[in-house]
Amino acid sequence: MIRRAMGQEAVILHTRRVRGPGIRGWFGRPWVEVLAAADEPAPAVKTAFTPAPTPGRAPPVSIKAPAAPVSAAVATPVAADAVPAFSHPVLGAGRLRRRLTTLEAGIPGTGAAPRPTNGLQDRLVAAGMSSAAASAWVDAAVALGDASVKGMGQALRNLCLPPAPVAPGHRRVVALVGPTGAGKTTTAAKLAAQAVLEGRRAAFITADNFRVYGQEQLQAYAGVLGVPALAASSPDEMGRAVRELAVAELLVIDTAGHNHRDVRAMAALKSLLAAAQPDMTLLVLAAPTDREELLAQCKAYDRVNFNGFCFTKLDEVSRYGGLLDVLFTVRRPVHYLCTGQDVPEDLELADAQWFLRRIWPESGDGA
Ligand SMILES: Nc1nc2c(ncn2[C@@H]2O[C@H](COP(=O)(O)OP(=O)(O)O)[C@@H](O)[C@H]2O)c(=O)[nH]1
Ligand SMILES: [Mg+2]
Repeated sequence: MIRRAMGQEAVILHTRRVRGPGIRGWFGRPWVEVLAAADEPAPAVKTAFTPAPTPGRAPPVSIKAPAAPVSAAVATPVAADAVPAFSHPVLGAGRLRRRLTTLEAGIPGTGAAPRPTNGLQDRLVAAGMSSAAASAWVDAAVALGDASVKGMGQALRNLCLPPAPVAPGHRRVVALVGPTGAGKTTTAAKLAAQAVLEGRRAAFITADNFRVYGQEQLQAYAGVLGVPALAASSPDEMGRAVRELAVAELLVIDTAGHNHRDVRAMAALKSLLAAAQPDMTLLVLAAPTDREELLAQCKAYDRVNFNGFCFTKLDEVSRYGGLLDVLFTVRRPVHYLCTGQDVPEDLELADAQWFLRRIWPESGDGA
């Protein structure tokens, strides 16, 4: 393909497997990035370029010399054992090197100057991140022009976003989706309780029709908070419940946790959410979950178009690599962090500092 596009003399300088953009890229087939160079049209000057003979090697072959002058380093005779074993059939060494430098300068991560990672990536891998996601984080900091702990902090801040405040007189409908036991119902209760404590009107809709306990659990919280809670098990019921609770300034929809590999259950959840039209659909993920499993959950819930995360059970782990992998792989923001079972206090607005303090405790709050 390269020869067809660039001519018979094109040479492949570098190939690497990369991921396509976004979540689909992560889960889809890898792409192949190819860096190729082709000879510029140049006057057809033929000269013989013969490297100094290397003992014990096959006699050097005459090759076409580049039209441009070769660099001094290559043209000057050097000690036989230091002669580079250059035998490229098309380009002279100096020219090839010059092109590599020019071409690679334009490609992120392959520039002539080594990527200034300052051991940042190693620290992230030690914190439990995969090297691919750690590298994506370092790249994000490099793209912001600051490959230091401070730049890393900025890159993370772009993905740890507290939700925008709700303007007075407006309401917000938040749906919580996620695997069973992730902490959806507890988080729903925390969100509503905090709203009530701030003097806002809150209400629940429970779509957890698979488990009687799921509904009862939320009804119990609703009773304590003195807020209405309706159950909805079909899109019609959901539409009706949302209309009925139109006065609530915060409407929290708690959904059933199901096996995310169950395609039918996911389709049912999707139509329930379509009827509710939530402003925010948060995927609730529990920190003590294996990294690959977290990514599989993201992939499954991508079908319901979640637009941000709520991370729970952060109090139960000491390494956060899996969740950070999720952020830098899926690239959707986390809005809430849950750090315990207590309602409502163990719910915090997402804050990059929370993670940074744990990864770089020595950097204080300057990260
Ligand atoms: N340690 C800890 N436990 C939590 C947290 N959030 C929820 N839980 C507990 O996890 C269990 C399952 O929570 P639940 O809200 O019923 O999960 P759901 O199935 O997703 O609705 C309960 O025992 C909760 O008390 C958290 O942030 N930290
Ligand atoms: Mg529940």
